[in-house]
Amino acid sequence: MALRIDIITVLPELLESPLSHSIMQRARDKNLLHVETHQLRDYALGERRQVDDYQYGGGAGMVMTCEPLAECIDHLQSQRDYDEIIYVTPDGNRFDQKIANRFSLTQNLIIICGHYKGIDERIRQTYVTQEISIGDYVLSGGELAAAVIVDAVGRLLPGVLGDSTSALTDSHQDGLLAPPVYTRPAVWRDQEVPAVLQSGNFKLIEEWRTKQALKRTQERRPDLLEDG
Ligand code: 6GU
Repeated sequence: MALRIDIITVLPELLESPLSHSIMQRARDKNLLHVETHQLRDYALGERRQVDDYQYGGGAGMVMTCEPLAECIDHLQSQRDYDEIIYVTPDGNRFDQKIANRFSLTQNLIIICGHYKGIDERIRQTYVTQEISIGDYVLSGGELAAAVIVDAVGRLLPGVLGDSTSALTDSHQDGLLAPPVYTRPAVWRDQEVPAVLQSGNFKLIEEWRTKQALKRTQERRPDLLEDG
């Protein structure tokens, strides 16, 4: 079953390249992932196609106005039902693998990209069902965050990754960081690939990988072991 993602943005160009190469392009070519960008200005009235205005109460920074966003969302909702309307914003819930997994099981998503000081609170109250941040830092706009979400979700869709077990062994998929990996040559600048990986004993290899994953997680991200 394919996933459709509609992205509302004033900068569709920013989303083009990240979603048009490698695994994302393959997902789209196979019709497993359908991404559409919508230029918010096309839904703005007036000659200047303005989508922002000064904020009530004063202060620096513009706010994205209600009407163009409402027009665009209404137009999309008249065509199909959406599982989630996601607003990407630094004050949202922190995006993680669990949320990516959940979104990958849906069929139709809208992602709203904010700019300036963000969007009018009433749009959040009226339409938005999920508010997502991709980390504790501020980007200039939501587009790069949207691209991150589409990539993380798109690669989980069944049939997208060539090796169907590959996504299951990623860092974070089992709550642990991934173990170290090696490829040829077996010796490089006097550094040898661990003997166990060359042993052909799959049980020992699995044990080694689990141990290394735990060790790496303990050293780098002990918080992952505490949160469960
Ligand atoms: Cl979703 N948007 C922006 N503008 N900045 C962010 C973010 C999102 N997540 C982290 N920083």
